[in-house]
Amino acid sequence: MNRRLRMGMVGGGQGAFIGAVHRLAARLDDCYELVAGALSSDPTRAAASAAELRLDPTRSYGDYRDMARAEAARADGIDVVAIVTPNHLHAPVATAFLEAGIHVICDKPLAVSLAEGQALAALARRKQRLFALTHTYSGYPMVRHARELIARGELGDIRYVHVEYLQDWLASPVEQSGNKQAGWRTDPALAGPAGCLGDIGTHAWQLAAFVTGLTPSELAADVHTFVPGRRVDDHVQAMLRYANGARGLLVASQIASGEENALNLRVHGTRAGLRFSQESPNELWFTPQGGETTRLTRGRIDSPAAAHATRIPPGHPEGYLEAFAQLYRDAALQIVAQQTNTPAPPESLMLTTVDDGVAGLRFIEAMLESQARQGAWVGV
Ligand code: 4PW
Repeated sequence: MNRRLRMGMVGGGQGAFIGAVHRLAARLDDCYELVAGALSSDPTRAAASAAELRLDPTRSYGDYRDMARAEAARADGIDVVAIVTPNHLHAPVATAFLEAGIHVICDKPLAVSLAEGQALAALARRKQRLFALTHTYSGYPMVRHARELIARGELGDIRYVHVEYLQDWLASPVEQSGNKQAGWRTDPALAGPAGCLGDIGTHAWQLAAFVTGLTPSELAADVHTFVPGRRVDDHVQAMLRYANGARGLLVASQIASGEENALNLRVHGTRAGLRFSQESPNELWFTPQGGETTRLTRGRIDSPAAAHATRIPPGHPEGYLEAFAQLYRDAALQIVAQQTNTPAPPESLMLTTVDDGVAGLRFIEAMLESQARQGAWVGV
């Protein structure tokens, strides 16, 4: 790239875990320069965060609800905005910047309703702007290789998909202890109607869909809240049925004592099966039907997709931050391709976008509908 893209950030100020991750991811491959931000809903915190990041105070847009400043961002020559606010602001913030002709990189979930998400997808198409969604785990090289294996038919016809995403940081009522991350994720006014379901259930959904290339046609859900007084779900599970006859199970839980960030995927086809564990992201387990299980790593495969998502030689572990950075790198490749009217590298098109986000919102709405009907089977 002959120049770094000029990036603004909305949300993600001091103390925000994911905000810091977005900034590191944007910096890792030197594709972006963070030049401005509206980093907090509190103007004092916004100014302090901007100063901490050595952002030009004349370009810092104060209260991130003041989205009229998107025009100012355009005037500042901002190419792309990173949206790291609580979920309820994703749609209004993204709408303001898309209308100003600015590309968007937004944390998941896309929005707090399917209608909002569909409107964002239509606007991004109309304005011909990239709308990337940071479903981190599709950035891992071995996840992208798993997708290649299935697309190449190495597993045969898919029969069973099992995806679980287990954490335990909400096993107790931490939202009453001032935990900022827990505070807004358990407040339906800020997170939307889906708690664990929207926070990590969408990750589980997207990982299974990204790797298999399949999405269920119907599901039967159990959306549950274990911690007394909590106003959103903290544990969800669903049986899945696919149009090709495959079956699936999806579990997402933030009360699973003993689990930190255990996102695990198993896919079983007529010819072979594979397993991926997010906490050991540099390996993929592959077993041909009737054969020996093989531990696949970046040094043991011929994979254009994995090679594209790799920075350092095999045997040198890449992790969560590199996976996140891959999304930013793919977004930059696509934005620069558009700006220079040249084709984007095909592997960069594995980036998850607004359309993946809309599919995730359909999943959330189907889960909530099934729950409202006592676990009835519903269409997705
Ligand atoms: O998307 C994020 C996940 O990667 C979530 O918002 C929080 O961080 C909880 O799990 C991880």
